[in-house]
Amino acid sequence: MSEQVDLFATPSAGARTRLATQAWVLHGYVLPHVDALLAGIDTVTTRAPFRHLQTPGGHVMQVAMSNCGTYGWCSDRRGYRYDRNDPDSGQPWPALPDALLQLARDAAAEAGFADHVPDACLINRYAPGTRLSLHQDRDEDDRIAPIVSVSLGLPAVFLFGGLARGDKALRVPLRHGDVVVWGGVDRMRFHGVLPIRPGRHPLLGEQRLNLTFRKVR
Ligand code: MD3
Ligand code: FE
Repeated sequence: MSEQVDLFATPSAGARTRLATQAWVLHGYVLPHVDALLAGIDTVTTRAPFRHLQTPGGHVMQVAMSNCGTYGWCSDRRGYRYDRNDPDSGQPWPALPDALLQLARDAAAEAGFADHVPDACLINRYAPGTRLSLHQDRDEDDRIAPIVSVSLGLPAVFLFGGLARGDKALRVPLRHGDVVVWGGVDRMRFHGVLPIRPGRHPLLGEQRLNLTFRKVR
C-alpha cells in the first residue's frame, strides 16, 4: 500500500493517494465490483432516468443526473435542494441498492470515516466535452460527513481546490474504478471536472459515470 502524492504516475489498483488531511484517492477500489455497480445503476436509472436539470439561472446542466436513496439532489429555476421525491415522476427516489451502500461504507472506512451512513446517492453522467465548473457542495445539512465518489467509464481530470474559490487547484486524474473520499476539514473544498476528452471506454462506451454518496440529514 503506497501513500505517495505523485499525481503523474499511474498508481496500481489497491494503491492510495492522500490529497489532503482527510481526502484520499483509493485507486481501482471498485474494480472487483463493477458488474454489481452497473446493475445497480441500471435498476435506478430505469425508474429514474438521467435528465439534464435546469439551473436557477435558467441554463441547462451539461451533466445528466439521477438519484437513489432517501434524498435526491434537484435543481430548477427555484434553486438547488434535496428532495425525497423525483420531480419528474412524483415518486420517491429508487432505494440505494445494498451493494452500492456497502461499497460506499467500506470505502469511507478505508479512508478513516468509520460508521458512515449515506442517505443520498447522486449519479452523474458525462458525455465527451462535458465539464463541471468549480463549486462547493453546500446543499447538505451535514458539512463534516464524508462524500464518497466512484468514477466509471472514461477518465476525467478532477480539480481539487481549497476553501476559497481562488485557491490554486490540484489536477487529479480519475480513472475507471477509482474512489475518492473527502470529509472533515476537507469537506468544503472547491472542486470541479475538466471537459471529458473524446474516447470510448471498453465497458461504458462514450461516457463517464460518477456516483457521489452523501449524508444530507
Ligand atoms: C471534493 N461531482 O456532483 S465527485 C458533484 O466527478 C461533483 O461528478 C464530481 O462534484 C463528479 O457535486 C466530483 C467528487 C467530489 C464530491 C464532493 C466533494 C469532490 C469533493 C466535496 C469536497 C471536496
Ligand atoms: Fe460537487
